Amino acid sequence: MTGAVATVVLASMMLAGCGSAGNSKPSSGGASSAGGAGSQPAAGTAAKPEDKKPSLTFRLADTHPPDYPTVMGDKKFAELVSQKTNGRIKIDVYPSSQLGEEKAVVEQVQLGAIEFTRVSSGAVADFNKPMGVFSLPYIFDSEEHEWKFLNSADGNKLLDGMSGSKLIGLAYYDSGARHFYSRKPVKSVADIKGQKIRVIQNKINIDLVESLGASATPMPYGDVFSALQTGVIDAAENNWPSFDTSNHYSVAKNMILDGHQRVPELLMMSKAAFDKLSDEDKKIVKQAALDSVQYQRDEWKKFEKKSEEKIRAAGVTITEVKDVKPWQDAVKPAIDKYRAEFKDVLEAIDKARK
Ligand code: GTR
Repeated sequence: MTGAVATVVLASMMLAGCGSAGNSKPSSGGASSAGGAGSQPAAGTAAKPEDKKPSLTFRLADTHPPDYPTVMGDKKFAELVSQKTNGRIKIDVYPSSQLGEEKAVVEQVQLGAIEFTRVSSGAVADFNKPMGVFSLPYIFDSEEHEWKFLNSADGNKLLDGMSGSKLIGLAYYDSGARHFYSRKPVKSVADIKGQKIRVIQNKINIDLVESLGASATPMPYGDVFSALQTGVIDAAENNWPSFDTSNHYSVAKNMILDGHQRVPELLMMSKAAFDKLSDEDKKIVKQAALDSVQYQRDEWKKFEKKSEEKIRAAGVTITEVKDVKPWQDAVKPAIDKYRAEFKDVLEAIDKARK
């Protein structure tokens, strides 16, 4: 993987500035191949808009498979940008971690070697501190509460604040709630104790898991399946769609619906690439991202339901959590540790509850 990533990175750096696609095959349909010669139609032939060669071709990296709701959102975003620019800007979506795991991709986006990505806000927390707030446990009561905050001026302020980390936050996508799942039986918060649990790589997640008496193993998403299979870790945590498409449910057959986090997904752009766009294109890109959100959320709802049904039918032992209080009490030290750092935004999140 490292070798492959290095090759892609090298290739993209060599191409940087040409606004051209890299060497992997994107998933989105349509004619590929970046600009270059031959973009003028032959004399006498009328050029249809779709025949027009893009003058800018960008890459968008996502860790999930092509039919996953975040990738569906990515493709909708790319389609809107293409429409609004009459095919002048083309965004090729690379799903399934083809361009690398999230942390490495964020680094490449900061450098401008990859122009766009969709990652979890959890994967950005160590690059842009304020985004860490979403990794704090039990800050949202519900999907409604979460989206009321994300759509508020304070939610937007967090996106805008990413530019200081060389990233342009374009939009939030839905990611539901995260739950623990394990190779071992987990019937209550006490059963989490002593387990070795994989988390998304950021400090808050480590504190969260440690507050439950477990040990945290941060690692890239793509390494989790074999780590679970071989018993290098006992457990991990995620939402229904990721538990499903990663196939983790085939090796970790016990899930507890504790809903410890609601960690929104982020659609973002490299600031280096954004700064090179005209003012008009900047507006188009920002608006297209926002215009893709409702579509992504609808796809999310459908997919989440299908994944839950599939996992239940597969015989995974699912424990409902009737009273979340013991969980909230257990993770309180993790929240308390960060309360001062996130004071203002936590207040804004509380305000969105009303
Ligand atoms: C998923 C998220 C991914 C990735 C993954 C993980 O829910 O959509 O972007 O962050 O979790 O646990 O690494």
